[in-house]
Amino acid sequence: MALAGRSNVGKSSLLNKLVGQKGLAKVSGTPGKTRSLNFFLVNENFYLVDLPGYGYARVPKAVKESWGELVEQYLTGASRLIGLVLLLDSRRDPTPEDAQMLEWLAARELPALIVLTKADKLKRSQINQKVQQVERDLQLSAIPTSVKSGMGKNDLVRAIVDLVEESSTR
Ligand SMILES: Nc1nc2c(ncn2[C@@H]2O[C@H](COP(=O)(O)OP(=O)(O)OP(=O)(O)O)[C@@H](O)[C@H]2O)c(=O)[nH]1
Ligand SMILES: [Mg+2]
Repeated sequence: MALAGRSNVGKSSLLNKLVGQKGLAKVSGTPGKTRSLNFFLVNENFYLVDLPGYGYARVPKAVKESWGELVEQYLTGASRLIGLVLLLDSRRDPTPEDAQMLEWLAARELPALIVLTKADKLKRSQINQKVQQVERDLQLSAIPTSVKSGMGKNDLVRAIVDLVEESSTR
């Protein structure tokens, strides 16, 4: 399972939260922290893959292209990819790149788990509203999460484990 989403959305932070190990995947307040593909073996069973983010403007074009190429090569070559956890910032709207990622997955008939990050920055009512909006727009269910409060962690772990188990019977 790979974690994808725009730069700074919280992929590496969420991975650390999921496996309960702070500082395992490198986190930064500055977008563009993760610059390579990082594979973390979970329960000697499946890999969580921390991908570099997309959509970060303040890096040289050549660097941006090489990350894009890296992610694209991984996604097209990963014959054993189970699906993607696609992270969206609770406070923002999905970008064309997010939509592209979903189209690509649908074309490959791979499942996507939609996660809304940084829910601690919103009020409960705003979170509910955002979940409804995203679910309506993308026609997929969305899990609100916060690495600060732990919100959504159990639901997401369950969803990932379900997909892993399903894939092993395929
Ligand atoms: N308040 C809050 N901040 C968060 C949460 N998750 C991540 N952050 C912060 O968001 C920033 C970016 O987090 P990262 O995990 O490095 O984001 P990333 O998506 O891996 O970024 P790239 O590697 O650059 O693609 C850091 O400052 C984190 O502390 C959250 O749930 N709540
Ligand atoms: Mg990262």
